[in-house]
Amino acid sequence: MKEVTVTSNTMEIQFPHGRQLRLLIGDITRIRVDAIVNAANSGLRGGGGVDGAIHRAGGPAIMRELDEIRAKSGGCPTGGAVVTSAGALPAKYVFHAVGPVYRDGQHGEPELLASCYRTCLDLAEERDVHTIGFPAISTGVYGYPVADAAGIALEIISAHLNREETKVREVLFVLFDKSAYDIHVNRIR
Ligand code: AR6
Repeated sequence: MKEVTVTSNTMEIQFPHGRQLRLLIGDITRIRVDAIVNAANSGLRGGGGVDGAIHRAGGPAIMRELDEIRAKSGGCPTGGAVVTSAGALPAKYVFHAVGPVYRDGQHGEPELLASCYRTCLDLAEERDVHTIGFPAISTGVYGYPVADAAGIALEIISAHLNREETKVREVLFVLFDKSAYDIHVNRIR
């Protein structure tokens, strides 16, 4: 049985070996973690929402690195992620994950969204990332229904934190408003 602690605006779920998942309401650019996940687009050209906030807070160094990645590989496929440094943000890395645009759920969206979370957690293992912060990828401009996306995200993150071996100690899932937070909390209860 998972041990769950709830306060007014945070929920903590304990996993084996002292690992934990924390859900909170906030701005992802304000958290202190080793790696922040961005909800990017496949052109890696920046945009609104989380992407806009990360580039504003992190400064131009992040886009310069993305320009180099784009020049070499043309961008990032949906379901994947690329790594840059975090510029002025208090993190070592930004993982720019490209979530699917939601159509009707019948066009591979669940698999592609799951792949975003898996890819970022794999990158965390490769880069010795102990703490990582995720936004609710695809649930803004890309239109993914929040409850469905929450189920996928929480399943992948929980599976990772239940692994026998992982370097990840803490995952922060940062929800932008109370309504998204409540939907995620209800997915765990
Ligand atoms: N901190 C945490 N969550 C946030 C923040 C923030 N600062 N700002 C928004 N959210 P979105 P997507 C929430 O649109 O759906 C961009 O233009 C927001 O309420 O950022 O994957 C990219 O360039 C929502 O629940 O990402 C792409 O073109 C969630 O974060 C496209 O949007 C994701 O919303 C990607 O769309």
